Amino acid sequence: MNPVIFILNGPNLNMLGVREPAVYGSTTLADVETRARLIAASLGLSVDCRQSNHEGDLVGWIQEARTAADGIILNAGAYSHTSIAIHDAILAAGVPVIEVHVSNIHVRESFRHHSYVSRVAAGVIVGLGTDGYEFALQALARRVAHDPNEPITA
Ligand code: CA2
Repeated sequence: MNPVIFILNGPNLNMLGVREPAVYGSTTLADVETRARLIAASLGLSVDCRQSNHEGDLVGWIQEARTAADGIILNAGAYSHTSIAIHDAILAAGVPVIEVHVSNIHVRESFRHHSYVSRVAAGVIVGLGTDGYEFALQALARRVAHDPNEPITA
C-alpha cells in the first residue's frame, strides 16, 4: 500500500481562489487537492485532503496521523500564529510535518511573522503560492522513501 500523506488546511483556506486573488492567487482549494492527488499518485503516495475552520478538528486530525499517516502537509492558516495546541499535537504525532503557507508571511503584517508550527515542522515552504503543496509532496516522497532522520533538502 502507498504511504499516506494527510494534507490539512485550516481556517479560511476554503476561500482560496474565491477572494483576495492578489494575495493568494486564483487557484481554488479544490484545484490544489485535485492536483495533489495526481502528483501524489505519480510519486507513489496516497493523499487524504481535509479542511476545517475549527482548531479542534486540526488537532484531532494531527493526532489521527500518528497511526493513519506517514506524513502531514499542514497549512494551519491563522492558527499557525496562535495555536500551542497544534504545536503540541504535532510533537505527539511523531510523523514529519511540512508547513506550507501560500503567501510569504514574513513580508506581511508582523503578527504573521511567527509560526508555532515552524518550531516543530520538518520543513517550511512559504510564499511560493499553491505550488508549495506540490513541493511539500516531493519532499515527503523523498523522506518516506529514505532514512526518516535524513534532513529534507532541495
Ligand atoms: O499564506 C497562507 O497560506 C496563510 O496560511 C493563509 C491564511 C493566513 O491567515 C495566514 O497568515 C497565511 C489565510 C487563509 C486564506 O484566507 C483567505 C481569506 C479571504 C480570501 C481568501 C483567502
